[in-house]
Amino acid sequence: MAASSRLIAMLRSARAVAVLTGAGVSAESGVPTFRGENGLWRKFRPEELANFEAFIRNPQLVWEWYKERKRVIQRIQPNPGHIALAELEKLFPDFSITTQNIDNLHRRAGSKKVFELHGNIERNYCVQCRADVSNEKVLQTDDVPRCEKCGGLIRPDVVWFGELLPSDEWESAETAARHADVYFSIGTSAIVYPAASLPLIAKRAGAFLVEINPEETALTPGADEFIEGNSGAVLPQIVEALKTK
Ligand code: BJW
Ligand code: ZN
Repeated sequence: MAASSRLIAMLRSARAVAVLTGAGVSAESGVPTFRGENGLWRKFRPEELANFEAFIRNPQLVWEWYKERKRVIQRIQPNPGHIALAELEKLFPDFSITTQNIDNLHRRAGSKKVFELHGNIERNYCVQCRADVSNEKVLQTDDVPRCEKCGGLIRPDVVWFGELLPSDEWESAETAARHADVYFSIGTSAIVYPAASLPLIAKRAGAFLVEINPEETALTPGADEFIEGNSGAVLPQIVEALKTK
């Protein structure tokens, strides 16, 4: 499905545009989503694996899974959806991406203003002394990585269930939602909070809310426009329409 002419007209006069992205935006790069048919966590419920207690109980299992994902993410490239979002940034005076993704693909595609709500898989730190540890070091060892300074457990710098989101990133994301003329929710099931509240915050503050997803979500009934489709197809069409006089 294509964007409506109403949306394109609205974007032409918009000053502030903000976007929330989820795993679906990276699906076409080859990063599996969390939930659904081909969900990453078909065998485990995300709530059971992505939490600190699970890590302490079985760091070997959690690390095996993160090392595998680190290797996948190093191999893959941003897709046309990421690239279109980087293009869109150049077309508006105020444009930002708030992402739940930890794969760094928005920055690799050239986007500058990116708020990472759930951390970044390319960073790691010691749970005991908070020292940063490089990905290279972590990937060198087959065992659970340990801190060279204090012997503490190293963990990926991502946000697990029950953990607070980085406050500066959250504040920037919330401000962007409150000030957006048009707000996009793209490739997210919109079930994980507080990220899922951002489109609602934007709409309540007066934004025109657009959702792009091949499937309907809990957000769909509240969206002003639902564009059914893959972000890698829909977003380049929007850029193209905006560039055409
Ligand atoms: C395409 C596509 C294509 C496919 N194009 N689209 C009860 C009620 C409300 C809240 C809670 C509650 N109980 C607990 C909570 C809070 C909890 C929460 O929200 N739980 C819900 C499950 C109910 N939240 C938290 O705990 C958060 N912290 C917090 O609230 O702090 C306060 C607090 C402190 C102390 C105690 C309690 C609260 C933290 C959440 C952290 C989430 N972390 C993860 C893991 C990150 C690290 C990692 O990646 O390993 O973040 S979980 C996982 O889900 C990951 C994702 O960012 C996140 C969201 O998933 P996303 O991106 O939406 O992916 P999917 O797979 O769900 O959806 C993909 C979509 O793409 C689908 O719709 C497809 O159709 C679509 N798609 N192909 C476009 N080509
Ligand atoms: Zn340490």
